[in-house]
Amino acid sequence: MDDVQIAFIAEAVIREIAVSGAGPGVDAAPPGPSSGKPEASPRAPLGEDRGGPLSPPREERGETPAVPSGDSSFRAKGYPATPSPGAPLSRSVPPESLHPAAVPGKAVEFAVDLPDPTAPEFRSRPRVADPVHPEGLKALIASTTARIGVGRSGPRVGTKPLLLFQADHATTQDALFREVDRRLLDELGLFTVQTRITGGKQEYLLRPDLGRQLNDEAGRIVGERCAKGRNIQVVVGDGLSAAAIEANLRQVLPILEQGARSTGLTFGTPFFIRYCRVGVMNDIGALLEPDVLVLLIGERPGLGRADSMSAYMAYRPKAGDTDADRDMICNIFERGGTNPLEAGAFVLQLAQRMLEHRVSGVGLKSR
Ligand code: B12
Repeated sequence: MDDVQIAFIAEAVIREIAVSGAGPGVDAAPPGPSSGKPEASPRAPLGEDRGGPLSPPREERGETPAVPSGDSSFRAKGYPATPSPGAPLSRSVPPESLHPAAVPGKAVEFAVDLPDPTAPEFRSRPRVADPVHPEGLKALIASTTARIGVGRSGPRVGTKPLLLFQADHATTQDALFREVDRRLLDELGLFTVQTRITGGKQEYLLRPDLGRQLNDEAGRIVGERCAKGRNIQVVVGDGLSAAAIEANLRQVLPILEQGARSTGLTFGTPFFIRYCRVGVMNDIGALLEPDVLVLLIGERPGLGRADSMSAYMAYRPKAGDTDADRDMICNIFERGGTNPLEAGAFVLQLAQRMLEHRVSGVGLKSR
């Protein structure tokens, strides 16, 4: 999808959100005594900037906005595009790395020109020898991302399915252990804070409890740089896939900011959380008291899919909240998932429902 198409779709999505009408018309006044929910501080109506001393939007503070609104050419400069799946792997091997016997007398340029084992046509090819129902087998394989119909060679798995599995596993490991590219975060104007993980990704995997709490410095920085009590606060977390954030954030974040502002909702300064788990939403809720908190986070990769992002959402999150108090929009990725631009629109629609009914999670299902 090129920039012009993205800009076109983005405008259409924002127009639709504006027409579908949340924003100033939505009643999100503080719950009264009948709601049974205590109110920590008085809140202004939606659309009004209710922040404290640090409340002005970033533009008013003379800072660069997270994204230049309406700029269709908004794209990473020098940021690598996600490689298209199925592109052949072609690598030149330096002659000095070859066995001497392969270089008789003169330097030879040796090219490894194998097809990418993860290409869709290899992924879906039936490999059972003489299947009873060839068409049925094809249909079964096409119906799932599970590894079925891979055949065997004697008692062993065949070379091609094995290569595919190893390639998928490598993709998963990369996405999980890699850090989100600093250039993307800079480009989108996101500052970084960290959870209580101090021992890198290994500790992150072993101690989800620490990934659910902001560290002390994060609490201080977020308190200083973000305004309290915005209608919508977006935060981004690496979660279990850096690749997911890199593949989708550039499209989703501008839609959320522009969509929220165009419907008159106040939008908090977004930031990035390293070593992030979903439960950290409670700490952010306690610090910033947003009406709706949106956490964009990398999903656990699997089956060759490492670029899938989720938006976890909660209405006025607070200490003690569980996943039952949250909602989520999952499988955000291009080509087969929820398209990131559409996902932005879904998130805003869900946020509007939360604002309208002043509840999220299981409580929202019955509304
Ligand atoms: C891992 C996982 C689980 C694990 C979570 C355990 C853990 N500590 O990691 C287990 C097996 C317990 C689980 C259970 C459920 N899950 Co689940 N889960 C996933 C999975 C595979 C990965 C999630 C992930 O990567 N999260 C990101 C990491 C960084 O988050 P985390 O902080 O490490 O872990 C938290 C989240 O994973 C969260 N979580 C997990 N599932 C769900 C579901 C909902 C609705 C919410 C709000 C939160 C939530 O629970 C963890 C603890 O807070 C996704 C698939 C996907 N495509 O995302 C499905 C997925 C998120 N789960 C789903 C569902 C429906 C559920 C259940 C409601 C199933 C059920 N009927 O019981 C329960 C709810 C559990 C809960 N936490 O309340 C759906 C959500 C669909 C939707 N849009 O609402 C997904 C997308 C799978 C799917 N395609 O159907 N899940």
